[in-house]
Amino acid sequence: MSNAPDFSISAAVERAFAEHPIVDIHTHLYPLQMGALSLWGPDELITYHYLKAEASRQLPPDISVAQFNAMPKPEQADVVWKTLFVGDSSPISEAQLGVITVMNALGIVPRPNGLADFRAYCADVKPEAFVDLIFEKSGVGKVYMTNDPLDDAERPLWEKGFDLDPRFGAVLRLDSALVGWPGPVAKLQALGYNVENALSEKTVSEMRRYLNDWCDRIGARYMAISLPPNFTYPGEDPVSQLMAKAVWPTAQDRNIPSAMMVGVKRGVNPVLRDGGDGMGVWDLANLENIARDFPGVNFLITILSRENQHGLCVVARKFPNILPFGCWWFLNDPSIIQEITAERLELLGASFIPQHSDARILDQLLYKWTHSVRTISPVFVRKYEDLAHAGWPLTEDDIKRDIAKMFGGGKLLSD
Ligand code: RAT
Ligand code: ZN
Repeated sequence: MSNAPDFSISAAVERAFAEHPIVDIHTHLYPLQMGALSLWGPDELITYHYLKAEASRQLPPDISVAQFNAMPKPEQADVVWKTLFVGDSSPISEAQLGVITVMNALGIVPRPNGLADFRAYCADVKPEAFVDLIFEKSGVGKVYMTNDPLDDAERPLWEKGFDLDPRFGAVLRLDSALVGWPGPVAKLQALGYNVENALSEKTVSEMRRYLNDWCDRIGARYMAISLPPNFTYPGEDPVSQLMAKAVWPTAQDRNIPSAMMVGVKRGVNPVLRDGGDGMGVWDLANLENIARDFPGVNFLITILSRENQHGLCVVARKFPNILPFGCWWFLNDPSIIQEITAERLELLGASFIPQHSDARILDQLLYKWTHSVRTISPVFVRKYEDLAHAGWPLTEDDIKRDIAKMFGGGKLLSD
């Protein structure tokens, strides 16, 4: 190796991750001040929809998915635990491994009494102390939430006002206000926005008023939407029209990113509820059209299909306003994360955000980030070895700077 550094690259990468707090740009986590929205502890963790979907494949014969759905949460957790962690095979899927990692990090031995011990542990802990512990142990400094003013459980909290824990950043989620138009009209009207079923000028300007009001109220750092694989731009369908006429102009005016999470087919198997969504491949010509027509908007883009990942890198090479982020949902598995991260580094250098957690339950930060860092680190180590081998006089500061930038919210969401 020419110009071999006089330090261990893998140790330097490890130190870089240990020293810089992670900014997690997309989660479904909420601070304790948001009451029932803030989820933590074993029953929530074990009934995570990824695990429920996995358990549904092997429920005991006397429990149908519909019966399972009707059970109270602790009973559901008992069933999932029994099915996936006490059953006749090892808990080896990524979501199953995640539970084991969480327990281990909290000092809970997973068998023979893992769930009971976990419940006892949480019954004794103060919620505030638990939140602090999770942030500290996971290496995460800040998480961005998913905030929906049309959610009747969430809106009153913002209307009343509360002291937001600064570790939680706000994001205006748009799905319920845009998808299925004119479905959202009645709710928007009830909040005082005079939108109409028709996508008239009035509707567009009232939608913009809604977006601006709520970005202001919650202090949104970006606006986010998930979209199906058949989303087109330009397009006649209402979501496409509302994105082009209301969302992107507002993002530009406010100088905040528009995040699009594309490729989800909602409700492929509705009985599984949150766990019943599927995916499909997106035609990236649509993204090229969007990026070209809205050069003044920064787009945070994550796409669900593995088949789209290389194409996303190529589009991002053409358009500096496209910032790929994360390995979303069904891609958040080590084998796929390694592949995606390597191809992104090769095609985009350090100009992307490698990962987000999508955590819904606070405890998940402990596994989603430790697993991601463990998976991604070797990819970075290989790249730095290539760089040193090519003749670059690599320093540990180079590594620290890159990791801090890429895992600290990138250029758009670092504080
Ligand atoms: O990964 C998930 O938890 C999904 O259910 C979705 O929430 C997705 O991340 C989304 O934000 O729509
Ligand atoms: Zn999500």
